[in-house]
Amino acid sequence: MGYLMSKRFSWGVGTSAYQIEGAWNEHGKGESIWDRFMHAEGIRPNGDRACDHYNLVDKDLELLAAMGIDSYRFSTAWSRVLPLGTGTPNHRGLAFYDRLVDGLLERGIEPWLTLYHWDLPQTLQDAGGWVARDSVEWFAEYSSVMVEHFADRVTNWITVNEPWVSSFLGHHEGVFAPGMTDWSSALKAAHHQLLAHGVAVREMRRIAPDIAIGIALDCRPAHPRTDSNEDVMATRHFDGYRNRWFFDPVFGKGYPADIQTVYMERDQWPSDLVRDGDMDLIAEPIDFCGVNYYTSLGIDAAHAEIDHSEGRIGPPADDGFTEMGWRIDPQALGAFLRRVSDEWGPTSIIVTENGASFSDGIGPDGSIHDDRRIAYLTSHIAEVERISTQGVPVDGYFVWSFLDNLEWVAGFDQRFGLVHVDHGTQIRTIKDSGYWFRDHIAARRNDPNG
Ligand code: IFM
Repeated sequence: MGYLMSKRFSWGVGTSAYQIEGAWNEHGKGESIWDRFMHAEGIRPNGDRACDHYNLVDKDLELLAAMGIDSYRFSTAWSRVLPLGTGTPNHRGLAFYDRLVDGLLERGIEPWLTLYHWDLPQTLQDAGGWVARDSVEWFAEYSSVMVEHFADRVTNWITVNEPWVSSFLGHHEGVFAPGMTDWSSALKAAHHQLLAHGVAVREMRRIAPDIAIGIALDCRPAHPRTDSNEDVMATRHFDGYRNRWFFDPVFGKGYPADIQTVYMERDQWPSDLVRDGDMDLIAEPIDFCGVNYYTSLGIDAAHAEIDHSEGRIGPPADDGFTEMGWRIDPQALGAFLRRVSDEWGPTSIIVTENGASFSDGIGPDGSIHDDRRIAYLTSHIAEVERISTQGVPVDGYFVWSFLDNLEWVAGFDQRFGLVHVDHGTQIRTIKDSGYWFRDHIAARRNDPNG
């Protein structure tokens, strides 16, 4: 534990705005692409109310304190702060986040602010969204407004969360907002999000040189199902599409040539997309690399065409799987963190998301005995701690999620929280896993060998 303690390891929980806040059009908040998408598709439940965190923020702050959490990762809703995406800030929106940040600091909890967790203002979508290069400027303006307002109190900043998801599920698969189904648009959205990240890092650092800035990249470690050449090649493709496409450029290696070649052969690559200087901007040095990890995949050539989402490959919930159909594989987390360190070399790694969906409800004794989540967290945290004693610079671990929140189009059935939420009454109940995590943090803080 020596390494963990010497740098003051951050133990936290995470959420995102659309998944918990509700109040989708209150106090001047503008419409986001997720508001529009869920309403247009008629998907219910949606984020109109979610966990009503906007109104229950004080209660939620008390819960975080009761659980002994030392770091809280949340996202700000761009359209709550800038209802039209750019221009005049909404002071009531800023006031909400002031209340949250000040409430965290009063309780000794470190705020970790994510600027973009998929909820682009709808006005900006109407102007082309992430497919348009203007999005880079829009994001720079939004991030500057936020840093100017909060950098006196918020030290840790994450620009963009899981750009693979919002680019490819949102612009190619069409299953997430804004619901587009076009490969080239997905590639443009991904490039502009990465560019927006790099430009914002530069601008944020100019405004507030002392803040720490990173990005949260999702990963899907993959291994071939057999040692056949086809499966090995398919796995390499999948890794390029899903992992290397984002990690490589952020760490100065450019886009992976093997995958770019495939896009070119398929006429999906927009030849004018990357301009001189773009790759340098994307590789603007960051203070930490956020890694979101949930599961690994075994790839066979028949299912690994790179334009297939892995969501379709997963088996149903079973022993060894979470209720998302995701294989439980803690060793793959340790191996991937090792790979991040060896292959991309960030100075600091934060596990910005890790957790499991299990729908245990309230038992007759009023408690929630979510033993499967405790087992999942125990095994994954053990890997993080093991790998960090072997020279991999992991400095933080955030459970996803603080609350049972809205799992996007999957609604409220997929429960990731350490805290159970009855979405009818909005009553919160700390699960056994929440108490377990509290005790784990306390044990690490009190470790005399730390
Ligand atoms: O709930 C999501 C979160 O918004 C982003 N990362 C994965 C989580 C679980 O699917």
